[in-house]
Order: sequence, then C-alpha cells, then structure tokens
Amino acid sequence: MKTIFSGIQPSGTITIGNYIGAMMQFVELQDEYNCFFCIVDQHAITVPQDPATLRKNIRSLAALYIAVGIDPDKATLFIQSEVPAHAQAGWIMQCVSYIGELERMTQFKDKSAGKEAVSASLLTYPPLMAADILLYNTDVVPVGEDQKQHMELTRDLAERFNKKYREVLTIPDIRLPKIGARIMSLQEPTKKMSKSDPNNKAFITPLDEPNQIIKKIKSAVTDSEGIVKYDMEHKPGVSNLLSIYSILGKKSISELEELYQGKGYGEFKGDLAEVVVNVFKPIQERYYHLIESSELDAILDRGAERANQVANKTLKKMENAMGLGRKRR
Ligand code: ATP
Ligand code: LTN
Repeated sequence: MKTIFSGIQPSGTITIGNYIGAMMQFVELQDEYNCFFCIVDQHAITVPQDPATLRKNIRSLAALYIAVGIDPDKATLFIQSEVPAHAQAGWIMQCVSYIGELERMTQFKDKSAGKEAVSASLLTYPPLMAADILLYNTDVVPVGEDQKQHMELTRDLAERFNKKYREVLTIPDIRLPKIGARIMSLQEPTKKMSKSDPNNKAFITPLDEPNQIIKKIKSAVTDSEGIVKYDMEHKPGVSNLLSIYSILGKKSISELEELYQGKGYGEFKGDLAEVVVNVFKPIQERYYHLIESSELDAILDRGAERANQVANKTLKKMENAMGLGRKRR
C-alpha cells in the first residue's frame, strides 16, 4: 500500500475551503492508502497564537477530522508536537535549505507583508513541512493548490538530501482535487479563503449555525449582471459559489448553469445555502458528541504512538547518513 501524508493547521476552525480542498480528498483516499493525517500545531505557532485558544483549536480539529469521516482504524491521526522527530528532522531540512529559496515562497511573502515583527519560523516553515512529509516515506500528499510551491520545494530538498548523503528519502507527489483546489473568500473572491481571515463573513466553517451559513452566503460578493455562469476571470464571486455548489451538491457546473438560467442570484444563493447546511448537519452532530468524549484522547494517543514509531526510524536513517551523533540502528 502506498503512503499518504497531509496536515492542517489548528489556526482557527477549518473552512469550507479546507474541507473541499483537503479533507474530502482524505476521506476518499483512506481506503486505498496507508494514511497519516496530522494536526500541525508547530506550524500554527509561526504566527502569534493565544495558548488557551490554540489548545482548544487542536482538540476541535481532531474531532473534525473524525466527524468528516476519517476512520481512526484505517488512518493514523496525530498531533505534530507529540512526535518530536518532526522538529528534529525539520532542523535537518533547514540545514539542507537555502535562505534564497525560502524567501521566494509566496506564503512567506504574503504572511510577512506589512508586519513589523516576523518570526524566523515563518521563513523556515517549509523545511518543517518537508520533514513532516518525508519522515513517513510518503508517496502522495493531498493538498489545496496554495501548497504547490511548498510541495515543489519539498521534492527539491529530498532530492538534494539524497544526492548529498544517501538515498534515504522518498520523493513525494502532490495530489490536487479536480474542482475546488482553491476556494475563494466570500467577501474578496480574488483572494483565497483562509481560516485566519479576520473577517468572519469571508469564510464558512462546518460548525457555523444554519442561519449563519445562510447569512454568509446571502452576503457573498457577486456582481451586478444577474447571470449564473462560470467565468473565473470576469465573475469570480459567482464562479466560486458555483464550484462550492458543484462539489457539495454533486452536480456539474454546466448542469447548475442550466438549472439557474433566467433565475436571479437570490434563488441560487438560497438553494446553495440549503445544500451547505445539509452537508454540515451530520458532521456537526458527530462533532459535538466527540468533542466531549474520552474516545478522542484514545485515538490521538494511539496515533502518536504509531507516528512516533515510523518517524523515528526515518530520522535515524537521516542522522546516520549525515554522520550525526553515534552510529545507531
Ligand atoms: P491559515 O489561514 O492559518 O493560513 P488555511 O486556512 O490556509 O490556514 P491550512 O491549515 O494552512 O489552511 O491548510 C490546510 C489544507 O487546506 C491544505 O491542504 C491547504 O492547501 C488546504 N486549503 C486551505 N485553504 C484552501 C482553500 N481556500 N481552497 C482549497 N484548499 C484550501
Ligand atoms: N503548509 C500547509 C500545512 C502543512 C502540511 C504539512 C500540508 C504543514 N505540514 C504536510 C501537507 C503536508 C498549509 O499551510 N496549508
């Protein structure tokens, strides 16, 4: 069986973008692959986090992974900071990275733009992500489109390591969803939807109440044309809503265009809101049951144990290849 690894930051409640771009792929792939799904809390602290909120978000993300359909008997679900090999291998991958290539990462440029104090870790975020992936001999990484550049760097770093030392690391491939690889903000449809957006009308989360979902979709920015048609360049708002509707409503974009021909945005948005509410309703029920249960801790304990076993093996191989410490088996 081939191996999959992916991670989500506990930097807020996941958005419909994370759900469509990442989580739906995870659920679909868990039967065919040996899967590792990680709550990357060490990545989240590259920008300021309130400690109590971070703790809450970690547990909440764990419950959401299970609530959307990850089966802990099939996939390994764990918290990054509970597997020390990530930070250790992250350091090694930093030593293989060049400052110039890290400075070229668009996520670094976006997240550091206009900030007075930028942590060093915002720059060294991608080598840690590479370590996450490489520790599990990962073949495939399902992510959204915003991670393409980080994935190319991960492959470069792994190839560089193998060439410089020894063939230790597996070169991973990226897997993007066919539709929905980049869900846009509901308020600024030319910008990626992001869970850390300060404007909470810009995103929908699976935990939003039905009336919040309806309000957010009704106030989503569109255009004055009144025609439901997919055209990302000229109609980014409507096109984004069409993508969401198509995936969650399981209808093709052209089917939807036909369905709403001659009808206004009001009816289109109302129906879309209903689709979203219905997809998230059972997820919410499972979530509220899990978040209170000790079952969640047992799942995360088991996950950390399995992840530590695999990660430590690769870490040892990396250290041996580089001549770090004393020779160990
Ligand atoms: P933050 O706002 O804190 O930067 P984020 O919302 O961008 O977080 P991440 O935790 O960094 O989310 O990403 C988790 C996964 O979700 C990644 O695979 C990422 O590619 C995917 N993803 C994030 N935003 C979107 C989006 N708008 N559309 C599709 N996929 C997305
Ligand atoms: N960089 C990703 C989160 C992330 C990740 C990973 C994704 C950290 N480590 C490993 C896939 C594999 C993000 O910002 N979305």
